[in-house]
Amino acid sequence: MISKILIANRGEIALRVLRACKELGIATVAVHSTADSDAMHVRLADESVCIGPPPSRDSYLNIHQIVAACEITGADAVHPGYGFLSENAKFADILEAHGITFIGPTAEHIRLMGDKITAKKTAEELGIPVVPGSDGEVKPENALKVAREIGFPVLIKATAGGGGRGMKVARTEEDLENAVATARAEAAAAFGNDAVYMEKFLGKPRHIEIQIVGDGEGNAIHLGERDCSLQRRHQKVWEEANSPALNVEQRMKIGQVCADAMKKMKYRGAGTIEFLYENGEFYFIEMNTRLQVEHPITEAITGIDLVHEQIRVASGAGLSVKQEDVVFSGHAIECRINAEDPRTFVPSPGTITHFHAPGGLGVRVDSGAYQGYRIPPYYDSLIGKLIVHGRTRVECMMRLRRVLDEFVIDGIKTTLPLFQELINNQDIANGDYDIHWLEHHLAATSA
Ligand code: MV4
Repeated sequence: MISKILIANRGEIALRVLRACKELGIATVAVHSTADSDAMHVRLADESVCIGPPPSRDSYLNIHQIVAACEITGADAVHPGYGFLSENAKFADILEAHGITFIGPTAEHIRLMGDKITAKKTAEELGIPVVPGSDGEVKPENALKVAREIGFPVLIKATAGGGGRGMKVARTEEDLENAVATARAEAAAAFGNDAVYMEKFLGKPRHIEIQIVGDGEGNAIHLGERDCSLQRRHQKVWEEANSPALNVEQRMKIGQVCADAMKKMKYRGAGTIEFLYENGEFYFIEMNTRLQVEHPITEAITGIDLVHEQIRVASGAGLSVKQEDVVFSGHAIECRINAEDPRTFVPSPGTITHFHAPGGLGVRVDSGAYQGYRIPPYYDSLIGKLIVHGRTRVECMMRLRRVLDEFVIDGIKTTLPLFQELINNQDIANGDYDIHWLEHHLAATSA
């Protein structure tokens, strides 16, 4: 049984995880850099340890410091949150070697899904539909042959990449050689691994991801999908559960395919299987072996606390619910609130002089911000997530419109005005958008 959890993260997700631990009666340890001494998760944790100076590499990414903090406090488990060390297999191995439970998948599964070629091969073997493409790594000398077999346009991707890093499109044979060379060079520079693979390029897909949870012993459930198509430079901005593009039959079918795949691999913990969705077909692109930023919209429509499930599974108590007991109710939308200029997206750190979070039925604000909070310039600009739920998408959108007008964050610029614009856009109202819609909209309206 887990008695004390060290939360190896910061900001809104550290506070979120801390809340779940407290509800389960588990003691909490916060870690923080010297820039986060005044953070809300530090204040609310039972104990806190300063693990270094502001730079992430010297604090939140410093495995030595985090393990030392466990030893000092007697934490017997670590929750990594997302980002930072959450998909670092070496970190999972080191914790297990110290007898500390890593609340997440096995290091083996983290490694398997971290390499995009082995991830795709595994997905295909498990019966998950994948994008047509090369059989593993593509070398420059056979790129043309492979591309001709796939059919142009093709996308060259770094096997060590993910999240859009190291991708190059080749629309014709003339583009190919340069696209492969550029992708390999960028992959070598970014990841220290120049291996690339090739896929059919899908032009106007949606980004739809399936939430799964497994107990590591062959049981697994799916908790439906999230539509994360509204992105800017691979940063998700607005996410929805359910997807406006799917019906119940499609939801249950792709969800069951994913749950069955996770049963076969005896996956442990929460995971997200990412698809591109185009012309009624799903195409696997990646699997994330961690809790995602946007998990609260899944919690809103299922009533299931995903961090509770993660902790239960890590402690050997198994899943709290069977698939047949999962009920999807209503619709939820998450807006990511960043301390950025709403048009240029330039970060806007500083001190919040006035903070009023909206409330009411179906309204959740996950944020560590407060009046007088000074946003440090060292980390990503996410300061909070606004999650709104309604019985229908229409009710959810009506509520979101009201909530956006109620939310007050003074002293810094935020992306709230962007959402006040989106909530009144006809395409958004119709759920009629793909992965390129937001960037096209911003380009068209910034003139
Ligand atoms: C693709 C694609 C089109 N065709 N793969 C971007 C990040 C990573 N998740 C995979 N990505 C893409 N892979 C094929 N074969 C287009 C993208 C893509 C994208 C995917 C999801 C959400 C936003 C995106 C923005 C640009 C490109």
